[in-house]
Amino acid sequence: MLKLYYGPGACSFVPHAALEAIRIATGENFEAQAVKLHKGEQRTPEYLALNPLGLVPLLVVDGKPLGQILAICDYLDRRYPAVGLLPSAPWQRAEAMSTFAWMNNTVHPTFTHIFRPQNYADGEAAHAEIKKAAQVKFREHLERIQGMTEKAAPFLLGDKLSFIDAYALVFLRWAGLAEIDPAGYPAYRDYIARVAQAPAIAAAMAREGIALDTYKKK
Ligand SMILES: N[C@@H](CCC(=O)N[C@@H](CS)C(=O)NCC(=O)O)C(=O)O
Repeated sequence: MLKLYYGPGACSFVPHAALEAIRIATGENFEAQAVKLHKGEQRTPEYLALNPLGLVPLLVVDGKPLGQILAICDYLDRRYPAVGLLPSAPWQRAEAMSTFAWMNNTVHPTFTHIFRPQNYADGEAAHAEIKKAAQVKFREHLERIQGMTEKAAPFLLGDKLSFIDAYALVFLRWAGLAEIDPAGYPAYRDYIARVAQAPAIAAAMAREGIALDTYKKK
């Protein structure tokens, strides 16, 4: 049995949408357990016993916990290769992993610097500086992803939904939370509107209770 611990709207959306894609393609069911990050549920003794890092996502497979998006998604893809969440040809797979790794190790932590500058320094002035610098970087990352969407047909890797489409959706939602207007990235926004219609994405968004538009004009 597969069980995913996820935070609504968090990066755990990536394996969440993948599990929905697997369910749709193969009938393999999974259990989804919400962890309310804003309430600190990731730091309860029960959750830390499962994942000492206190992070989502966490996939529990027959009672065994597995953390880290790249590891979880690689496992799901290898277990259900017919779903096509990553290409099977070695080079195409490596290229997709290169983008996926960049999203996970660069774009994602850049957002964390905007959203939680207190993780990196003390004092309001330092927080404001970190946030400002990270917003500049995050905009550069959004531009790079927008460039990738120009070839999306309809998804980044062609006709199959992949992990990186789900991550791209997460980042555009996060842009709004980072006070960056997604209207500044029209091609990216159009592509995400298409991604959001994929049944697996729509199902995961419905369970998480999240919408695409997170930007509030000041
Ligand atoms: N490198 C980790 C990053 C996971 C991560 O940053 N998760 C965030 C949500 S997007 C989290 O659980 N934050 C809770 C906290 O920091 O207390 C992965 O790939 O799984």
